[in-house]
Amino acid sequence: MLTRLTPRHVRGLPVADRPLLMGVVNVTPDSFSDGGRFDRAEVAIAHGLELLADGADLLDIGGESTRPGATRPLVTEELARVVPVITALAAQGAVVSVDTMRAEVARAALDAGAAVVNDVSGGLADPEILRVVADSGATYVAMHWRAHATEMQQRATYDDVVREVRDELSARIDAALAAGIEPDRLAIDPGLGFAKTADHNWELLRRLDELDVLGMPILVGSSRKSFLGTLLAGPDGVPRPVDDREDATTALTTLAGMLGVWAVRVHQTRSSADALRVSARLLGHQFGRSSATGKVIEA
Ligand code: PMM
Repeated sequence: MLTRLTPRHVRGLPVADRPLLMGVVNVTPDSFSDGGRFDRAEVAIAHGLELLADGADLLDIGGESTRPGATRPLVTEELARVVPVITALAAQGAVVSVDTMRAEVARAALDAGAAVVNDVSGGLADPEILRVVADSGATYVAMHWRAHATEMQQRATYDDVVREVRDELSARIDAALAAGIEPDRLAIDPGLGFAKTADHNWELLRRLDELDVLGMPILVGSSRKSFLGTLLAGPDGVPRPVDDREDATTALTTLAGMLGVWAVRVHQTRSSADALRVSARLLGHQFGRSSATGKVIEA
Protein backbone atom coordinates (compact mmCIF):
# COMPACT_ATOMS: atom_id res chain seq x y z
CA MET A 1 0.00 0.00 0.00
CA LEU A 2 1.46 3.39 -1.03
CA THR A 3 0.73 6.37 1.21
CA ARG A 4 0.37 9.89 -0.10
CA LEU A 5 2.89 12.48 1.10
CA THR A 6 2.06 15.79 2.75
CA PRO A 7 1.93 18.54 0.08
CA ARG A 8 4.92 20.84 0.53
CA HIS A 9 6.46 23.77 -1.34
CA VAL A 10 9.77 25.56 -1.35
CA ARG A 11 9.65 29.32 -0.82
CA GLY A 12 10.55 31.31 -3.92
CA LEU A 13 10.16 28.40 -6.35
CA PRO A 14 7.16 27.68 -8.57
CA VAL A 15 4.12 26.10 -6.94
CA ALA A 16 1.89 23.67 -8.81
CA ASP A 17 -0.95 21.26 -8.20
CA ARG A 18 1.46 18.46 -9.15
CA PRO A 19 5.14 17.67 -8.60
CA LEU A 20 7.54 20.11 -10.21
CA LEU A 21 9.46 18.80 -13.19
CA MET A 22 13.22 19.25 -13.08
CA GLY A 23 14.89 18.73 -16.46
CA VAL A 24 18.49 17.49 -16.45
CA VAL A 25 21.22 19.15 -18.48
CA ASN A 26 24.44 17.20 -17.96
CA VAL A 27 27.32 19.23 -19.38
CA THR A 28 29.63 16.25 -19.02
CA PRO A 29 31.52 13.91 -21.33
CA ASP A 30 30.78 10.86 -19.15
CA SER A 31 27.34 10.82 -17.43
CA PHE A 32 25.72 7.38 -17.58
CA SER A 33 22.51 8.57 -19.17
CA ASP A 34 23.55 11.21 -21.66
CA GLY A 35 27.31 11.70 -21.29
CA GLY A 36 28.95 13.45 -24.21
CA ARG A 37 25.70 14.56 -25.81
CA PHE A 38 25.47 18.05 -24.34
CA ASP A 39 29.07 18.79 -23.40
CA ARG A 40 29.36 21.90 -25.58
CA ALA A 41 27.77 25.02 -24.08
CA GLU A 42 25.63 25.91 -27.08
CA VAL A 43 24.29 22.36 -27.37
CA ALA A 44 23.56 22.24 -23.63
CA ILE A 45 21.76 25.60 -23.76
CA ALA A 46 19.64 24.49 -26.71
CA HIS A 47 18.84 21.26 -24.88
CA GLY A 48 17.79 23.21 -21.77
CA LEU A 49 15.43 25.35 -23.84
CA GLU A 50 13.96 22.21 -25.39
CA LEU A 51 13.35 20.71 -21.94
CA LEU A 52 11.58 23.93 -20.91
CA ALA A 53 9.43 23.90 -24.04
CA ASP A 54 8.56 20.29 -23.22
CA GLY A 55 7.30 21.17 -19.75
CA ALA A 56 10.25 21.54 -17.37
CA ASP A 57 9.63 23.86 -14.42
CA LEU A 58 13.31 24.12 -13.62
CA LEU A 59 16.60 22.97 -15.12
CA ASP A 60 19.35 21.12 -13.25
CA ILE A 61 22.76 21.90 -14.77
CA GLY A 62 25.59 19.54 -13.83
CA GLY A 63 29.28 19.43 -14.73
CA GLU A 64 30.37 16.33 -12.81
CA SER A 65 29.34 12.78 -13.63
CA THR A 66 28.38 10.72 -10.58
CA ARG A 67 28.15 7.41 -12.42
CA PRO A 68 29.66 4.55 -10.40
CA GLY A 69 33.43 4.60 -10.79
CA ALA A 70 33.62 8.07 -12.37
CA THR A 71 36.68 10.20 -11.62
CA ARG A 72 36.08 13.78 -10.54
CA PRO A 73 36.76 16.72 -12.88
CA LEU A 74 39.02 19.57 -11.72
CA VAL A 75 37.13 22.48 -10.17
CA THR A 76 38.22 24.64 -13.10
CA GLU A 77 36.78 22.09 -15.55
CA GLU A 78 33.49 21.91 -13.68
CA LEU A 79 33.22 25.71 -13.57
CA ALA A 80 34.00 26.04 -17.29
CA ARG A 81 31.28 23.50 -18.08
CA VAL A 82 28.41 24.87 -16.04
CA VAL A 83 28.80 28.64 -15.66
CA PRO A 84 28.22 29.67 -19.32
CA VAL A 85 25.20 27.38 -19.55
CA ILE A 86 23.68 28.67 -16.30
CA THR A 87 24.31 32.29 -17.32
CA ALA A 88 22.58 31.82 -20.67
CA LEU A 89 19.59 29.84 -19.38
CA ALA A 90 19.00 32.08 -16.34
CA ALA A 91 19.17 35.13 -18.63
CA GLN A 92 16.36 33.58 -20.66
CA GLY A 93 14.20 33.34 -17.55
CA ALA A 94 14.72 29.70 -16.63
CA VAL A 95 14.67 28.67 -12.97
CA VAL A 96 18.10 27.08 -12.74
CA SER A 97 19.52 24.54 -10.32
CA VAL A 98 23.20 23.62 -10.22
CA ASP A 99 24.07 19.98 -9.60
CA THR A 100 27.33 20.25 -7.69
CA MET A 101 29.03 19.06 -4.51
CA ARG A 102 31.56 21.91 -4.49
CA ALA A 103 31.18 25.20 -2.60
CA GLU A 104 33.24 27.06 -5.19
CA VAL A 105 31.06 25.87 -8.05
CA ALA A 106 27.88 26.58 -6.08
CA ARG A 107 29.05 30.15 -5.43
CA ALA A 108 29.84 30.78 -9.11
CA ALA A 109 26.56 29.20 -10.19
CA LEU A 110 24.54 31.37 -7.80
CA ASP A 111 26.40 34.45 -9.07
CA ALA A 112 25.51 33.37 -12.61
CA GLY A 113 21.80 33.24 -11.76
CA ALA A 114 21.09 29.79 -10.29
CA ALA A 115 18.31 29.68 -7.70
CA VAL A 116 18.88 26.15 -6.41
CA VAL A 117 21.93 24.15 -5.32
CA ASN A 118 21.34 20.43 -5.82
CA ASP A 119 24.07 18.74 -3.79
CA VAL A 120 24.12 14.96 -4.25
CA SER A 121 26.35 14.68 -1.18
CA GLY A 122 24.01 16.63 1.11
CA GLY A 123 26.94 18.74 2.28
CA LEU A 124 29.24 15.83 3.12
CA ALA A 125 31.68 16.26 0.21
CA ASP A 126 32.35 19.95 0.87
CA PRO A 127 30.67 21.23 4.06
CA GLU A 128 31.45 24.85 3.09
CA ILE A 129 28.71 24.57 0.46
CA LEU A 130 26.08 24.89 3.20
CA ARG A 131 27.42 28.30 4.24
CA VAL A 132 27.52 29.45 0.59
CA VAL A 133 23.87 28.53 0.13
CA ALA A 134 22.86 30.07 3.46
CA ASP A 135 24.57 33.36 2.60
CA SER A 136 22.83 33.56 -0.78
CA GLY A 137 19.31 32.69 0.39
CA ALA A 138 19.06 30.06 -2.37
CA THR A 139 17.24 26.73 -2.17
CA TYR A 140 19.25 23.66 -1.14
CA VAL A 141 18.48 20.08 -2.14
CA ALA A 142 20.22 17.61 0.16
CA MET A 143 20.48 14.16 -1.36
CA HIS A 144 21.31 10.99 0.57
CA TRP A 145 24.91 10.01 -0.20
CA ARG A 146 27.63 7.99 1.43
CA ALA A 147 30.74 8.22 -0.75
CA HIS A 148 32.14 9.45 -4.04
CA ALA A 149 31.48 7.48 -7.23
CA THR A 150 34.70 5.47 -6.99
CA GLU A 151 33.60 3.77 -3.77
CA MET A 152 29.84 4.21 -3.42
CA GLN A 153 28.98 0.69 -4.58
CA GLN A 154 30.84 -0.81 -1.59
CA ARG A 155 28.77 1.37 0.75
CA ALA A 156 25.41 -0.09 -0.32
CA THR A 157 24.90 -2.04 2.92
CA TYR A 158 21.95 -1.43 5.20
CA ASP A 159 19.98 -3.31 7.86
CA ASP A 160 16.92 -1.24 6.95
CA VAL A 161 17.59 1.07 4.02
CA VAL A 162 14.63 3.37 4.63
CA ARG A 163 15.35 3.89 8.33
CA GLU A 164 19.05 4.51 7.69
CA VAL A 165 18.45 6.89 4.77
CA ARG A 166 15.91 8.76 6.90
CA ASP A 167 18.32 9.07 9.84
CA GLU A 168 21.26 10.09 7.64
CA LEU A 169 19.12 12.67 5.83
CA SER A 170 17.92 13.97 9.18
CA ALA A 171 21.55 14.66 10.11
CA ARG A 172 22.08 16.49 6.81
CA ILE A 173 18.98 18.64 7.47
CA ASP A 174 20.40 19.50 10.90
CA ALA A 175 23.72 20.49 9.31
CA ALA A 176 21.99 22.66 6.70
CA LEU A 177 19.88 24.42 9.33
CA ALA A 178 22.89 24.90 11.59
CA ALA A 179 24.71 26.58 8.69
CA GLY A 180 21.82 29.05 8.40
CA ILE A 181 19.77 27.67 5.51
CA GLU A 182 16.13 28.51 6.14
CA PRO A 183 13.85 25.50 6.64
CA ASP A 184 11.45 26.59 3.88
CA ARG A 185 14.31 26.67 1.38
CA LEU A 186 15.31 23.05 1.90
CA ALA A 187 14.36 19.84 0.11
CA ILE A 188 15.58 16.26 0.46
CA ASP A 189 16.16 13.36 -1.92
CA PRO A 190 16.62 9.64 -1.12
CA GLY A 191 19.39 9.41 -3.73
CA LEU A 192 18.27 6.43 -5.79
CA GLY A 193 21.28 4.50 -7.10
CA PHE A 194 23.77 6.28 -4.84
CA ALA A 195 25.17 3.58 -2.55
CA LYS A 196 21.93 1.65 -3.19
CA THR A 197 21.20 -1.63 -4.93
CA ALA A 198 18.14 -2.03 -7.13
CA ASP A 199 16.28 -3.61 -4.19
CA HIS A 200 17.20 -0.65 -1.98
CA ASN A 201 15.80 1.76 -4.60
CA TRP A 202 12.50 -0.10 -4.85
CA GLU A 203 12.20 -0.28 -1.06
CA LEU A 204 12.77 3.48 -0.78
CA LEU A 205 10.14 4.20 -3.41
CA ARG A 206 7.68 1.83 -1.76
CA ARG A 207 8.17 3.42 1.67
CA LEU A 208 8.72 7.07 0.67
CA ASP A 209 6.14 8.18 3.24
CA GLU A 210 8.60 7.20 5.98
CA LEU A 211 10.78 10.11 4.83
CA ASP A 212 7.79 12.46 5.10
CA VAL A 213 8.30 12.63 8.88
CA LEU A 214 11.39 14.74 8.21
CA GLY A 215 8.97 17.51 7.24
CA MET A 216 10.75 18.48 4.01
CA PRO A 217 9.68 18.50 0.35
CA ILE A 218 10.95 15.35 -1.40
CA LEU A 219 12.64 15.25 -4.80
CA VAL A 220 13.03 11.89 -6.57
CA GLY A 221 15.47 11.10 -9.36
CA SER A 222 14.86 7.73 -10.95
CA SER A 223 15.22 8.74 -14.60
CA ARG A 224 16.94 6.10 -16.75
CA LYS A 225 18.73 4.61 -13.75
CA SER A 226 20.19 1.14 -13.86
CA PHE A 227 17.59 -0.44 -11.56
CA LEU A 228 15.11 0.21 -14.38
CA GLY A 229 17.49 -1.40 -16.87
CA THR A 230 17.76 -4.44 -14.60
CA LEU A 231 14.00 -4.69 -14.15
CA LEU A 232 13.47 -4.55 -17.91
CA ALA A 233 16.28 -6.98 -18.82
CA GLY A 234 15.53 -9.30 -21.70
CA PRO A 235 15.40 -13.12 -21.44
CA ASP A 236 19.18 -13.18 -21.91
CA GLY A 237 19.53 -11.14 -18.71
CA VAL A 238 21.06 -8.17 -20.55
CA PRO A 239 19.81 -4.91 -18.96
CA ARG A 240 17.65 -2.63 -21.09
CA PRO A 241 19.93 0.07 -22.59
CA VAL A 242 19.88 3.53 -21.01
CA ASP A 243 18.15 5.28 -23.90
CA ASP A 244 15.35 2.71 -23.88
CA ARG A 245 14.21 3.32 -20.28
CA GLU A 246 12.01 6.32 -21.02
CA ASP A 247 8.65 4.58 -20.68
CA ALA A 248 9.68 3.10 -17.34
CA THR A 249 10.82 6.55 -16.23
CA THR A 250 7.43 7.98 -17.20
CA ALA A 251 5.71 5.20 -15.25
CA LEU A 252 7.66 6.19 -12.15
CA THR A 253 6.84 9.86 -12.76
CA THR A 254 3.16 8.91 -12.78
CA LEU A 255 3.66 7.12 -9.49
CA ALA A 256 5.49 10.14 -8.08
CA GLY A 257 2.54 12.30 -9.12
CA MET A 258 0.16 9.97 -7.32
CA LEU A 259 2.34 9.92 -4.20
CA GLY A 260 2.57 13.71 -4.24
CA VAL A 261 6.35 14.20 -4.14
CA TRP A 262 7.55 17.79 -4.42
CA ALA A 263 9.60 17.30 -7.61
CA VAL A 264 10.93 14.72 -10.05
CA ARG A 265 14.26 14.95 -11.88
CA VAL A 266 14.17 13.60 -15.44
CA HIS A 267 16.28 13.67 -18.61
CA GLN A 268 13.38 14.04 -21.01
CA THR A 269 10.48 16.20 -19.91
CA ARG A 270 7.74 15.74 -22.49
CA SER A 271 6.36 12.37 -21.42
CA SER A 272 6.85 13.09 -17.72
CA ALA A 273 5.05 16.43 -18.10
CA ASP A 274 2.12 14.59 -19.69
CA ALA A 275 2.15 12.00 -16.90
CA LEU A 276 2.06 14.70 -14.23
CA ARG A 277 -0.82 16.50 -15.91
CA VAL A 278 -2.77 13.26 -16.00
CA SER A 279 -2.16 12.53 -12.32
CA ALA A 280 -2.93 16.16 -11.37
CA ARG A 281 -6.21 16.05 -13.30
CA LEU A 282 -7.18 12.89 -11.51
CA LEU A 283 -5.94 13.74 -8.03
CA GLY A 284 -5.40 17.51 -8.06
CA HIS A 285 -8.14 18.19 -5.54
CA GLN A 286 -6.11 16.28 -3.00
CA PHE A 287 -3.52 19.07 -3.15
CA GLY A 288 -6.18 21.53 -2.03
CA ARG A 289 -6.82 22.95 -5.51
CA SER A 290 -7.56 21.45 -8.85
CA SER A 291 -6.42 22.30 -12.33
CA ALA A 292 -7.17 20.89 -15.73
CA THR A 293 -3.90 22.14 -17.13
CA GLY A 294 -1.43 21.48 -14.33
CA LYS A 295 -0.28 25.04 -14.98
CA VAL A 296 2.37 26.40 -12.65
CA ILE A 297 1.38 29.23 -10.37
CA GLU A 298 4.27 31.46 -9.32
CA ALA A 299 4.87 31.60 -5.59
N1 PMM B 1 20.94 11.60 -9.82
C1 PMM B 1 22.00 11.92 -10.60
C2 PMM B 1 22.58 13.20 -10.53
N2 PMM B 1 22.07 14.15 -9.71
N3 PMM B 1 20.50 14.80 -8.09
C3 PMM B 1 19.46 14.51 -7.30
N4 PMM B 1 18.96 15.44 -6.46
N5 PMM B 1 18.88 13.27 -7.32
C4 PMM B 1 19.31 12.27 -8.13
O1 PMM B 1 18.75 11.17 -8.09
C5 PMM B 1 20.43 12.55 -8.98
C6 PMM B 1 21.01 13.85 -8.93
C7 PMM B 1 22.55 10.89 -11.52
O2 PMM B 1 21.90 10.90 -12.74
P1 PMM B 1 22.51 11.62 -14.06
O3 PMM B 1 24.00 11.40 -14.05
O4 PMM B 1 21.87 11.02 -15.23
O5 PMM B 1 22.20 13.07 -13.98
